[in-house]
Amino acid sequence: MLTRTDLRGRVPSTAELRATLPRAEMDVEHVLHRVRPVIESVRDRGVAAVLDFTEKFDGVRPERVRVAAAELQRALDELDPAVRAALEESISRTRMVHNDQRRTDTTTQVVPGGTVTERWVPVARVGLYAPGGLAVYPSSVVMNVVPAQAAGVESLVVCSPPQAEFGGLPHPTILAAARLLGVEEVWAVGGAQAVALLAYGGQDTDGAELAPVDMVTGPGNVYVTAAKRHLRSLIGIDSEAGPTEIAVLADETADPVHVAADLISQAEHDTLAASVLVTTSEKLADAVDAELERQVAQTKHVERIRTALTGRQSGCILVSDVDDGVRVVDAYAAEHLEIQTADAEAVAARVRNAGAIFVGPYAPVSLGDYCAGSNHVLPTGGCARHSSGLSVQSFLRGIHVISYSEQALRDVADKVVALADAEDLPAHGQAITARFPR
Ligand code: HSO
Ligand code: ZN
Repeated sequence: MLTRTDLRGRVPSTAELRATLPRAEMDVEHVLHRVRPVIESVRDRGVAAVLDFTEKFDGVRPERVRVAAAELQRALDELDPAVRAALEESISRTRMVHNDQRRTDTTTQVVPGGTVTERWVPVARVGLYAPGGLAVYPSSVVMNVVPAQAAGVESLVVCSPPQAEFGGLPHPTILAAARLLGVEEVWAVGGAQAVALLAYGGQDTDGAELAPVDMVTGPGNVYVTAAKRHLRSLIGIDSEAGPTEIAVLADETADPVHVAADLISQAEHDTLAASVLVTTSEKLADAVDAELERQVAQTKHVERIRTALTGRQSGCILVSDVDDGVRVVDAYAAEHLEIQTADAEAVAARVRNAGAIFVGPYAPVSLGDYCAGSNHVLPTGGCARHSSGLSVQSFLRGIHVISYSEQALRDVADKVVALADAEDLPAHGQAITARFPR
């Protein structure tokens, strides 16, 4: 089922490797001209504009944008107890990991009387977008809210599109997840209009204030992504999420049943999802292909998965040895990378580029999607070469605090003046010497 590329016996360049594994692309630029008027109307007309767009795009016109506390509680009360228990487990493991990531301030004494402190300060107010429609993922609410809370973000608002079938409220599992996480503010708004309302704020139909946020995170469709791109700088945003990707680096010791199941699991998200097998063993490649045929036929979303697995973004690469395999997966820089080889820990330690690395036979990507404790918001499209996934750090700013005594400044004064003169900025030097008249 996977298109095969044989790289055995030759070692292609990184550039060639990147071209070997093409990626699905999301054309955000293309819709920018359509989101711009939406954003401008929300900026100018506030909630009135939001409700007009909601009616047009979501086919429902809620009475208020803000979801009442009683509705959040009702959604939690009506949540399937097994799902509630699973969400609680997911939240507690994710909290455990993210609470450990909190940074401490560092103070460096540069000279006697001269210090620089890096003070980590959380973003004050954050908006988290949770999609409706096909991708109703309460797990993504967990993965966005937990690091923000662990960072100390004081004010959090979750936005999700209202749905006609739920009486103009967002999907009830999204509401329940927000309630479980202790988020009290949820707005029933989706699409580009949600990002605009988060960025500009507004007044609800009952006069209540919807305060603007400093940062918006969370996955969304191409319109949400375009709106985030358009509004960035007014608000901070997380990195853009493209279609999901899984790469599996496997040798002859891997179990083809597991490898096939894992490749299928992420293909389930989207027809554009990428599933890539990199292996030293032709025998394993054959066995995985046979397993894919067998297992895909038994899955619920057969068509979606088959389209993803046979798409040009998916494939199987044969390599001579594990070293070459590491070079291939490094060049690809997958969102998720599984290592299913002998001595998987040692192989994993050599990988430099991946959003997250899943080591050995008992760490499938699905575990990380829900209950490993790690974050599932990860860089896609090769961005793992330069970026990390969502973390506590995403919601913190490191502010340098500079403190020098009179003597410490005097001691370095001529160095500052020399550099200022070299840059033809003598007033910079003057700001130093003005303090030490001869
Ligand atoms: N694998 C997705 C996250 C997700 N999976 C949500 C299930 N629900 C992107 O990392
Ligand atoms: Zn997933």
